[in-house]
Amino acid sequence: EFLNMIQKNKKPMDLLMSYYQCAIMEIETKFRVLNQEYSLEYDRNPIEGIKTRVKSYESILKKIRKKNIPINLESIEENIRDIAGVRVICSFPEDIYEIAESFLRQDDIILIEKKDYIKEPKPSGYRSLHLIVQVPIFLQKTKKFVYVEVQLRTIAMDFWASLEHKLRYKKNIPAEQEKLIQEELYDCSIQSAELDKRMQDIRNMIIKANGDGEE
Ligand code: 0O2
Repeated sequence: EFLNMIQKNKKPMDLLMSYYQCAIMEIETKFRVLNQEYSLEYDRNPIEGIKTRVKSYESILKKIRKKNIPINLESIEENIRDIAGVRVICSFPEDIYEIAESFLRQDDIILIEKKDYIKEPKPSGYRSLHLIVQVPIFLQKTKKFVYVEVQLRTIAMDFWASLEHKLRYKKNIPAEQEKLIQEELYDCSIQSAELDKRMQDIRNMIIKANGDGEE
């Protein structure tokens, strides 16, 4: 039914997907600009890297099924808010909140939802700050607000999430080992959170020693 809908609405669907791509470009540029400003002003780069993706049709279909979303363009657009995804990898945990704050202060960004899986990690051990925002993209005649999911994480959070995803997704994990594997992964997430904290503490010590607010 979903494939049918895509085929019948090929042009509007392609157009919608291109809007998501444009929204990703807008958001990515905003983070690049922030990083550049930090670089010039404080001589440091709080953003280690940015990864972007438009959700595949396969993943969209999975979510339609999971959330029981009616299969039409409007409802997909309104109900699946992570079709456009931007992942911002920061150096230190405190950078995440600083960068997120600067981003959300921008007056064309509308915050729809904030999920702080750093303060409250998921049961799996997953940590990241998720922001669902709307960003305007300027078309020939109109301005269109597009949903984007921004995930902010440290290198350590990204390391854990990437490997956990690789290990767990689409793999048949034997039932008798599932609990042990879950516990191991959770333990690794605790260790990576401790590393984050230690690196942040070291950074704060250096800032303090330098006494001028920045290392
Ligand atoms: P993909 O391939 O990245 O698109 P939602 O269904 O989004 O309304 P939910 O499930 O509460 O509700 O969303 P959540 O958990 O806020 O965000 C989902 C995304 O966060 C996932 O995307 C992953 O990118 C990431 N994520 C959440 N939990 C975990 C986890 O335990 N491990 C890892 N590695 N990543 C996680 P999708 O949609 O699953 O996939």
